[in-house]
Amino acid sequence: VSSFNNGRGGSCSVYWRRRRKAPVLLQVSAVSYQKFIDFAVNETKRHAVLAPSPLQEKYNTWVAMDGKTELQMSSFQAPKIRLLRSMSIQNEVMQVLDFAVFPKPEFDVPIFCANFFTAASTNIVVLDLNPLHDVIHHRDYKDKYYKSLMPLGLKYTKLLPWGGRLTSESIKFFSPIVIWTKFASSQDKHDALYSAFMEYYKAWLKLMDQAVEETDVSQIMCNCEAQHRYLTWRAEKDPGHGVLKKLIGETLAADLLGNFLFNGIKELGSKKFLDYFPEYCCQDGTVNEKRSIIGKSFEHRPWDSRGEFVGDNLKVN
Ligand code: BLA
Repeated sequence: VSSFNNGRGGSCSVYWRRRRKAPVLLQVSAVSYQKFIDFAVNETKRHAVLAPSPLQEKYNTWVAMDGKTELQMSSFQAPKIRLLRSMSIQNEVMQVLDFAVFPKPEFDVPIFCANFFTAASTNIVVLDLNPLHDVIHHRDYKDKYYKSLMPLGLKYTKLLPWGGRLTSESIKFFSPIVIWTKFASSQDKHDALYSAFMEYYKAWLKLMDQAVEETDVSQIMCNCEAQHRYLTWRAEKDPGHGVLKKLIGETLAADLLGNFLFNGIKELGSKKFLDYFPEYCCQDGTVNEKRSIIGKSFEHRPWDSRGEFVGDNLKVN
């Protein structure tokens, strides 16, 4: 695969399709994540009564400062879903999807997370049912939600292999079935990603269907804090911040992050970033701007095929 600029401000990746004579151009603008969002919304409607979120009024279609890039946002809620929200960004050189579903705190089901960044020749992908509670130390939570999903995860580790070293701190927000991958654009890879998305989403909906409402106040509080900690991490350290700031400026980016993408940060808890992640505290008491304190690690998938965490020392697949 090679990539080049097509002279019209768009970038192309060239790949060779088996059984075809001519190379097929896959322009960034030919990739669209809209069908992912449509699938998820329609599929959710088969399981729950989905109502528009009040956020829809302000967060809908925005045009970036360049006058060319569109940001499209949509949001819903349902009896078990606190917030289902999506943001897609598109211009000639970039396609982005940030899709997440947050359960109500009465449910401890994982958070559905799909973050795809596509530019010229690369795709950076995270697709996961992010655990609400730590799966490295809490075996009962891991077994409850991920034991039965291991075959699904394994199916896609081959098609969409581990993307290499990443911010070490991120690993505790990922599950044993996380798809963390990077690839050059090709129809095959994009098809694999779409089918992974559909299967992961259906699996998540099934967990949601089966979920029983928690009535123990201390458990609900515990779910609340776990979700708040997750939101606090992402609102502060998500790798997309730089791109957003460039597109819409610092003030609107902060608004989008705090009120839309990671909505709940103000309502679900009162702790601050440094309360959860004190290792980021600078001597003057401010938050260290580095994304990672530990640095990058996990060159290979840190879970084995049974979903046991093996860390950074072993090559597993
Ligand atoms: C890169 N995005 C990454 C990376 C990860 C994620 C792991 C690799 C770099 C790293 O290790 O930090 C995604 N990290 C996540 C997710 C979680 C996490 C989902 O901790 C959840 C807990 N990405 C987006 C959006 C944009 C985006 C909306 O989701 C742009 C608007 C861009 N992601 C983006 C870019 C990179 C990236 C540009 C590569 C540049 C970089 O690594 O800084």
